[in-house]
Amino acid sequence: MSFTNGHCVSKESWDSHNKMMLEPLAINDSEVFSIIKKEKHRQMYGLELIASENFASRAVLEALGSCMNNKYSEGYPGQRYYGGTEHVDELERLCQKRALEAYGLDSDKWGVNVQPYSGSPANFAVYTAVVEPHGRIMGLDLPDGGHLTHGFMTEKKKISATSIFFESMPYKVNPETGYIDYDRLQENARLFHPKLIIAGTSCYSRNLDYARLKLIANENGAYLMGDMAHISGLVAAGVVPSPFDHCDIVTTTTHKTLRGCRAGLIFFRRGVRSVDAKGKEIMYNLESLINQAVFPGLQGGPHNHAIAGVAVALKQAMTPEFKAYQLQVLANCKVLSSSLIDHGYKIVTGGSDNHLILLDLRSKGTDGGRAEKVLEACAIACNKNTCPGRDKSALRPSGLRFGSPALTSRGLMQDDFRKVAELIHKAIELTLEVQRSMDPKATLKEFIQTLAQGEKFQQRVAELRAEVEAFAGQFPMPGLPEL
Ligand code: DSN
Repeated sequence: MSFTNGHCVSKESWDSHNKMMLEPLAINDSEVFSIIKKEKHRQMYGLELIASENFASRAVLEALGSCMNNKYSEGYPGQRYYGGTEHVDELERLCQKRALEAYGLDSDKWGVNVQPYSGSPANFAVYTAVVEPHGRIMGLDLPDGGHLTHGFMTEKKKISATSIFFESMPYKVNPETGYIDYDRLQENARLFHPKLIIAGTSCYSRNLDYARLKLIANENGAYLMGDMAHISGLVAAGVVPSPFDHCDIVTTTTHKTLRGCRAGLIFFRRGVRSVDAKGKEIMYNLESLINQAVFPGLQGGPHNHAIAGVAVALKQAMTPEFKAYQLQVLANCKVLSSSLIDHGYKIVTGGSDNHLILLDLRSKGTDGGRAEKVLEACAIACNKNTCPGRDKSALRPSGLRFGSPALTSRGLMQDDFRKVAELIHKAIELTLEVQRSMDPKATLKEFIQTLAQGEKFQQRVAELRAEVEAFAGQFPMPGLPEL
């Protein structure tokens, strides 16, 4: 290439452009690099207890950061709208094969779409595929542990698009026990006649009764969709009941207990759906409906770099090491639960069958918002959450949700989780102390100001934070060495 008069750029600026394209992040963009470094430090020296988070492995992150990011490939393997797709076709087919294998599924009976960008678009794609506009759906109510995309709305307002474009009638947990009230769901479904029932949760510490949910769906000629986002790693390891035994469709994110990068999957049944009174077989027709809903219905080109990361995570999910990890997730969660009970706390439903617990702070005289702020100041990350039954608003929830998957990925075991419970307890004690120093009617904003300004409290936060950081810093953090 020659640089003569008439070229639009000088040789110098073109050389400089080419150099820029090859620079490592640390040199090319020190501002972003330094933010990432700070986040890495936060993850390394903090205690990550958000139940939906995890640490992706180095191999997953390498695949995610690869040249697969560069490729457009609207369509499906073998039927793309762009050229140069032979390798992304191979990758997508491999990811599909691994997804079915990881859940022990027969490809004559199940298919999978690996293109959803994440769990929310995956759920919306399913509703678009099998429920007509303003058709009826029933999911667990958000304040009772369901997810936004399961049709969430308040008394005053339809919040989620899944309640705006579809008619939603949520089902509830029993406010006394915290367990799903299947009897009431059954009664309401008989009146509402949903087209789709969602068997999935975002904050529910017990196994779902998929058989009962399928019975209720069948009574109404409805599809049963499992949203296993939170538990998909536990399901792959075979340590909790599987939604595949009873559901027609199963969606999931791939970055929670499954420990991949951020993406979504939709599994759908193939073959015979039912046999009518005359003995005629009624076949499933989910495959084309769901594939068309994902693309071209809702999405454009698949994120091939994410599909690469998911494929790697699915391979890991079939190993004995992954099963050991998931058993440890369960064991650690049980220890966290029992240790907090020993410290005098109430856990919704009294314990956990899975990777999370919901701490009910009402009897302690505080709430999730205040406690979350103190925990965060002490480098313990968790989230405030509504407790079923009494919390009227998600804006002033009385609980805290804790999960064991992320810290278990860093190698913590039962004794370590006893220590984690002790650190949580210390932070909640501090929350109560701050509150006692204030007007009982003080707002959360005033609480945060008192915590930040009071010298005595700042000293206590600094001491506890140092204890948390010294403890957390002992455990390795999976991922890319530099970033
Ligand atoms: N944000 C996730 C969770 O925490 O459960 C769900 O999307």
